[in-house]
Amino acid sequence: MKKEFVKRYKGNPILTKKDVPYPVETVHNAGVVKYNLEYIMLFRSHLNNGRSIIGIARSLDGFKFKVDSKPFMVPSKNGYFAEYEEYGIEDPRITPLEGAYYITYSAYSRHGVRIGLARTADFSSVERVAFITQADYRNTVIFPRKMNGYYVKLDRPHSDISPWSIWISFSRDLIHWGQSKVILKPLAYHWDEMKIGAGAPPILTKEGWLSIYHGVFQTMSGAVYRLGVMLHRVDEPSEIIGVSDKWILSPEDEWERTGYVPNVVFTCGAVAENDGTLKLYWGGADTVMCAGTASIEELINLCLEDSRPAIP
Ligand code: BMA
Repeated sequence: MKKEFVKRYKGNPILTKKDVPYPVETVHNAGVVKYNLEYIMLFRSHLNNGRSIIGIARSLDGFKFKVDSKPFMVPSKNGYFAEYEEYGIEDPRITPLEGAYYITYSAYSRHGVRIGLARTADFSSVERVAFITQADYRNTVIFPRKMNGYYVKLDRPHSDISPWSIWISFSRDLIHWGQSKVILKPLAYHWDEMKIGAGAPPILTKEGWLSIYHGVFQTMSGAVYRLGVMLHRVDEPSEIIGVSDKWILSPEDEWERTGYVPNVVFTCGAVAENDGTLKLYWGGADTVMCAGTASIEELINLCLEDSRPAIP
């Protein structure tokens, strides 16, 4: 029998547009964290003009979520942020850091896509901090702690020359970033051959930082988005200890295989529990939200025992 690394929750999809008390077309690609006794989910929704906003849902068990009556973030209407959010805001990731929660999101505009950074202390109000990339970056996650005096982020610049790859950068203040380095590249004729991008903010384990990323493979009937794992050294996250050769999740359920964009599982968030399990959240076909659980140890072993090269 095929080994399942991620066990799908029986009640999937856990959130759909029917659960949202304002008009939206999709509910997908959500960041999730634990905040006090709740799980907080910041999810992306397409409006019926094709542009995206970010909603918020809350849960006590991590599976049954209730959506707030109003969106959490909508594109800025004026000033510097408005110019770069004109076409919508997408794919939020949440990092708990120094008593606050930092949200990285893709901001779309006539100038391209770049990454915005916002901060909240309580998930009721939110302030924009800065744009932390220029155009043509997506899939940005911030590590939940400083290392060697620096904040650390992963992101995915666009590239026509070398397939879209994951890079790491460092910052003293979360705003100005540098010392960038490529750390993981797609592998030819492999499930992630076309492009990859960081997914959930990395999770600290004894063996290293566990990162869940997405990989894309182009087929005759379109792209397939799947999820994989890599492990970074704890004190030097630019060093990859191992990358699982196998994917951990592939579109299988009907709502992952059909929908707005077929054959997509795409993660922006995971929650590590004290019992060694991981709750993983993913958008299905850019239409609904799904959840599942995995053993953190098993994911680590996948990276260590059957690793493909990080930079082929
Ligand atoms: C990517 C992003 C994601 C989306 C995925 C599949 O490029 O736009 O938000 O989930 O494509 O459509």
